[in-house]
Amino acid sequence: MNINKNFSLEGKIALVTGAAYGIGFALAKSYAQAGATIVFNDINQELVDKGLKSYEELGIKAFGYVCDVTNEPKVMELVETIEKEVGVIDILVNNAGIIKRIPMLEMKAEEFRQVIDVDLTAPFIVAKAVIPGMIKKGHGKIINICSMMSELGRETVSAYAAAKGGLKMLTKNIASEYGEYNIQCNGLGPGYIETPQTAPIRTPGHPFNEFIIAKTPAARWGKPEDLAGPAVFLASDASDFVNGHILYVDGGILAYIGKQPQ
Ligand code: NAP
Ligand code: GCO
Repeated sequence: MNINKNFSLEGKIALVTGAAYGIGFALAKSYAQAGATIVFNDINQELVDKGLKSYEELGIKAFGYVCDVTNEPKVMELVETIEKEVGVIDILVNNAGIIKRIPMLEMKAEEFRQVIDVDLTAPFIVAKAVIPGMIKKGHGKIINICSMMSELGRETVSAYAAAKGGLKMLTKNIASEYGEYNIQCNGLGPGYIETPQTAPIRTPGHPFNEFIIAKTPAARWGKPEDLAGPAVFLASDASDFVNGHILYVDGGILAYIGKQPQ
């Protein structure tokens, strides 16, 4: 049998949250190229329309819905609507996320809660909404978008690191609790990627920009497209015995102490 078939997503329905642009868009594009039907949500109609246009320009017929992933009743309604209008979800990517870069002593508890709500509670809410359909179908793939901050801390990102560290453990717990239903739950941990989220710390000459290039053996920022192959692998039959794993796609940052001073 041709091994490539194991990496096909033909006939699969993939929900990628927050995928009007950025990493989510790149992952959804790769899933469409592997044969999946793409469903995505974003927080407002304008973003959904922008996303639909971008998918259409690539020849991808996507289904887009407005939904705030932190709103549990709305998420339940979204999943019911998708199941009626598109079909039962085979692949869920919990991608939607925010970051607030504020020194901890200056961060309000409400700001901390907002980041936890989107980056950790929402993946719980959305996974909870889609798992029953996956159990009925007899299979499912859940991919949580983790981060370098699932493993490391740095100044000003206390809420984000707490959320992404929690998301790593939520991933392992979903894998443990639902593996017997042929549902695999894994994390994808991007390194530092060129998206709107990192634009403020990536401008040429910005100290953080130079810092990341020196911390990355690949000596460059990642592109959303660098995540496509690993994401398709985690969504495909090829990873049916991979469960509770965080696959870091970081150009080697986590392996490297950083470029030695010249
Ligand atoms: P991004 O450019 O900021 O895109 C995030 C997307 O999520 C946006 O479309 C955003 O919509 C949406 N979103 C935010 N809150 C939402 C909510 N409550 N409900 C629905 N959608 C919501 O971020 P990105 O860089 O593509 O990152 C995507 C994911 O990868 C995030 O989980 C991020 O933490 C993670 N990540 C990013 C990097 C990186 O270097 N970029 C590295 C590791 C992990 P709005 O525009 O309306 O906010
Ligand atoms: C930051 C960056 C990172 C990236 C990503 C790294 O301010 O440190 O935004 O957090 O978004 O999570 O993997």
